Amino acid sequence: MTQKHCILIGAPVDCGKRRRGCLMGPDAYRTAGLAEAITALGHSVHDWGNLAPAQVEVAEARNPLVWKLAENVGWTQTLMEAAQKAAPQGFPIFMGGDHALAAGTVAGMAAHAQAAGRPFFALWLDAHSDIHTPDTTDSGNLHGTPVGYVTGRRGFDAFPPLPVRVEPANICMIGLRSVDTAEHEILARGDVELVDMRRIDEEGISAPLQAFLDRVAAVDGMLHVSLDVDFLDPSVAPAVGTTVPGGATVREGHLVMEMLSDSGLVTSLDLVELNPFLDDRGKTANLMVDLTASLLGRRVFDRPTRSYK
Ligand code: 4U7
Ligand code: MN
Ligand code: MN
Ligand code: MN
Repeated sequence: MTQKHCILIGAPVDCGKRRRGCLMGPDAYRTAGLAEAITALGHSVHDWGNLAPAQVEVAEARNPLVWKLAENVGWTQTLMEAAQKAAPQGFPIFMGGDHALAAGTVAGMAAHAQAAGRPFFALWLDAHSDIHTPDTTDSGNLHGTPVGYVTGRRGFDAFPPLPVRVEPANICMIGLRSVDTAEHEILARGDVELVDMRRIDEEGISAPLQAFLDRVAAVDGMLHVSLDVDFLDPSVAPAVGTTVPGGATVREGHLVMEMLSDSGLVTSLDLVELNPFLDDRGKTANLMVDLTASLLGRRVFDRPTRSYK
């Protein structure tokens, strides 16, 4: 596999929900040896350290439940800029931080793809669909809204203007098993590719993923991967506030990452929702590092044939 220059960007975002702890995520990845795992595969690494949110003032949200709006807006601005700065220099890995950070990283990577004249795609590995708006969220937690923002839904007036809208048809969500009513309504009449856990049970995880990758490859797209810890089953990845039973197994996680690696299509990665305060002797942080290593080419044996159909 071709060597990459990986840029680690610490995004200790903790304002996307009430339960605290994701701010320790970037240091947990460093402690678990993320940089060392990447260099061991022959890639180069530069750790940019941790970023801080832009200080912004915003009007009060219409929905009184919305939590820490200004801080979320500030992070979106900071990360949108960081993504556009990093992307031309290498392969950005955004070490979260909660999933609110993806409003900035995905919007920034989409803007970069547009500047590069290439179509942009996003793979959302998550138990949740995160397609609320600040008006539809019934928790007020904005980590449940980044897909709503990047697809250009109304209600994000306080946020930075979206540089380019991500086509819902260019988004694939895998691992779904907790979708709110308001999210269900928008997804049911939209074009987002939805792979819930039942489909994974029935078809396996490789067939729907390969179908999506074929679509990305057909148009030489750039692919951003947003990996939420709760994509994985809580028995193997307990360090997350929003556990939902019935998630992906360790092997399903690795297979996804290995196929993504084989495809050569991935151009950026979010590692989100790790709450080290809830971990069991680092097992979740270690698993997330191992999954990143699979995405970057770690293999037990090379596999000469690459058909998963
Ligand atoms: B995550 C939720 F109600 N939908 O809006 C909400 F189930 O980034 C959860 O995927 C959001 O972890 C989860 O609060 C956001 C809830
Ligand atoms: Mn999420
Ligand atoms: Mn989730
Ligand atoms: Mn909800």
